[in-house]
Amino acid sequence: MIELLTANTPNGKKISIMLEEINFKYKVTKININKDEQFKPDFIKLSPFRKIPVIIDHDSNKKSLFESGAILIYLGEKSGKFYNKDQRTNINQWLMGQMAYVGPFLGQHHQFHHYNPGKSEFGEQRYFKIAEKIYKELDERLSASKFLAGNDYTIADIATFPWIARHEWHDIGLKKFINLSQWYKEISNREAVQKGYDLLKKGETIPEV
Ligand SMILES: N[C@@H](CCC(=O)N[C@@H](CS)C(=O)NCC(=O)O)C(=O)O
Repeated sequence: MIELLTANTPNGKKISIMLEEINFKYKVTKININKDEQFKPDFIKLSPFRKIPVIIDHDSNKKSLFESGAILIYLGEKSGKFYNKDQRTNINQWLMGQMAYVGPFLGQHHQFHHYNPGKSEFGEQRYFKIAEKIYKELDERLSASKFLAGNDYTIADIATFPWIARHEWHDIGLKKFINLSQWYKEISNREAVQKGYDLLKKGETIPEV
């Protein structure tokens, strides 16, 4: 059994979606990051950067892992799914791009545009432009490739999807990006994605395009 210590955020949803996709038994332990539970000593032992998500693999000597990309790789290797050995070089590029660029920059866009509008014109404009650029770049990639790393749905798509699922916060207009919208709809229709997206099991649904 995998224990997923998490909060209901895009980085958290990556892992619940993956666990649903590979059909592993798991339980969610909620970490309330708004109440600073990520700074509790027991959690810091598992997550040195004090961030969710974390997993504990109770079937493998209680091995614990932090960093969502590393967790996706671990689960991909363990399940033999969505991380095809022959495509790993390609998958890694798109996964690392999500981890280092798409996620952190859209995260900053959330901070300025969604949570704190009016506090910094510079910050709002900077991250709005970057978010728009990310949409364009993903759309361009998906005009040439069905999924991010190639013809197959992989952990790179699983890592990226929950960030695009915040498109209503982004105000970029997902509809305008035909290929990205198509990719988004296709992934939204997967039953495992719908289940994993509803991390807290409260009937949360994926925002439509
Ligand atoms: N690179 C990390 C980022 C994780 C991350 O930013 N987690 C956020 C929630 S989405 C968090 O725990 N924030 C609490 C904090 O920074 O204090 C990963 O992908 O796992």
